[in-house]
Amino acid sequence: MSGTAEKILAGDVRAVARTIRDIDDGMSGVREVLKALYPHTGRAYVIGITGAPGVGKSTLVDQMVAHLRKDGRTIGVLAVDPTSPFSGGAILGDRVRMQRHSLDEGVFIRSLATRGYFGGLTQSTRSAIDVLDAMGKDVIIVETVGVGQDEVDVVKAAQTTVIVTIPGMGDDIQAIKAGILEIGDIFVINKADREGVEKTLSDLRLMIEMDQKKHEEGMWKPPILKAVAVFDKGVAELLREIEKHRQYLKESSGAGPLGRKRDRIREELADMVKSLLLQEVFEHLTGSGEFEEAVNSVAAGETDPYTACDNLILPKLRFMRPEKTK
Ligand SMILES: Nc1nc2c(ncn2[C@@H]2O[C@H](COP(=O)(O)OP(=O)(O)OP(=O)(O)O)[C@@H](O)[C@H]2O)c(=O)[nH]1
Ligand SMILES: [Mg+2]
Repeated sequence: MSGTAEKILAGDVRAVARTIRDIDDGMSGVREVLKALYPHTGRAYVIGITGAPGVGKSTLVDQMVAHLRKDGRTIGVLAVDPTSPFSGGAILGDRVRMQRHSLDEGVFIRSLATRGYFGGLTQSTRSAIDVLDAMGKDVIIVETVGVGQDEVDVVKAAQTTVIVTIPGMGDDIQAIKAGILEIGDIFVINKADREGVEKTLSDLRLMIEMDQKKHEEGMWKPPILKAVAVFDKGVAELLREIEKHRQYLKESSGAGPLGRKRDRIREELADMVKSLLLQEVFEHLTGSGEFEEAVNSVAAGETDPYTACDNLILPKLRFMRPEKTK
């Protein structure tokens, strides 16, 4: 086993930090570390927290960490922020929000910002989760800004997904409609000290009830909680609901934990195959000069990009699909 993997398994914070940075930077050497760590993963419980910018996710996470620490649990926090290549601001905000835990050895907080390596942000997040899991953290909380499909994908790495919203954000509810609703296991209306909580509550309830799947017998019914994260209100209840959801996953069969686990593995493996294939093929084509040649001949009007693409790729796949590539 590599020295780095051994250090991570022993809980060496610097090795963990370096490895997560390498994952974020897309360093290829980190794959070997991840291979060595994988057999030591699967023990941590992963919670995803998502919602629009500024709804109070980090404040909520900070309070959750405080509660979980009182219970003696160790925690890893990943703040995932892909919204801007210059996202230092938001991530800095996340760090500041969770500052009080920075000297606690039982808490490890890191951020991830890149996309485009190892199959994108989702894969970087999965890999970083594996590292925190292998270092021995009991609970891993992944905070991500819920703005687009990538962010929705990121939370699929979690066992329990919490969607955070705030009162009076009509657009926010719309955003929830567009894809996030199905993945929410628990909904939190934060900033419940503000006006419009009841309206948001009934809007949310209506939407969840319209989601037919959740009516099936034995299926988890996502609770909607109110919280005031700044004053630690509703946080204990949120943790209780997360625990209930964890129990539900443990006990339910079929669509339950085994099904979920297999689905997660299927998705992860598919992403990995695609990204490795893309990387290998592309490196080969650019390295051999074939790619630039094709660019030149399309530019010169000698061929079209469709034909050029076929000619670049299909002959190389002949060994897999002889009938289609002749
Ligand atoms: N009134 C009120 N303000 C809150 C509450 N929770 C958080 N805030 C404030 O909302 C602001 C944003 O909080 P964050 O925790 O940084 O929100 P976030 O969702 O992590 O933000 P991003 O990571 O930038 O998307 C801060 O000024 C918090 O103090 C709450 O329950 N009530
Ligand atoms: Mg935040």
